[in-house]
Amino acid sequence: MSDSLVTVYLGLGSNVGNRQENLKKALGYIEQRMRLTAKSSVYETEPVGNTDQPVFLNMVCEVKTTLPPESLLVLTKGIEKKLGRMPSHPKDSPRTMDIDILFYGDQVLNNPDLIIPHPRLSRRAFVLIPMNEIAPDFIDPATGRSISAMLKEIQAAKQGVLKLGGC
Ligand code: PH2
Ligand code: MG
Ligand code: MG
Repeated sequence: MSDSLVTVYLGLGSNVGNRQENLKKALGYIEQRMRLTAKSSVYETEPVGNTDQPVFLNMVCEVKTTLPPESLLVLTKGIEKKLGRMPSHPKDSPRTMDIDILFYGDQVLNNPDLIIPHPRLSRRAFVLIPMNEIAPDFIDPATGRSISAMLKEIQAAKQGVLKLGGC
């Protein structure tokens, strides 16, 4: 059995309640179970997809973990629940906390309940801008493209992502 540390990138988002506090608490829970090795600034971002909802705070963090992807998913869902996340009806509705597994080392996973890398990250400035702060040269194992290269391709979508500060 291998228990080597894997570098994982998580995307955090909140648009309900005290958003900054929600991010802080999520990071606290994450640190209880994994080594937090980098975190981006916090950004205020216009909602993408369902635009009829409050603005988000988003950030990306880097963690090292021995947890396999499915266990990591259970952990992140548990943290969302602890922070008061309600089941989304409809999908894409406001939430106190959303934690998405963006990358899990160089693994590519296509399970029904877990797709890694995150399938929509290459179009999302609210993911690429913070991730570019902490890992611009990280290569997406599914496409071979770096974070900085993907970010350059979505210039127009950068509007609506405003850097705030640390967390
Ligand atoms: N998350 C979504 C849908 N739209 N928009 C922003 N700005 N930030 C998010 O985290 C976000 C979103 C689904 O998870
Ligand atoms: Mg999400
Ligand atoms: Mg999610």
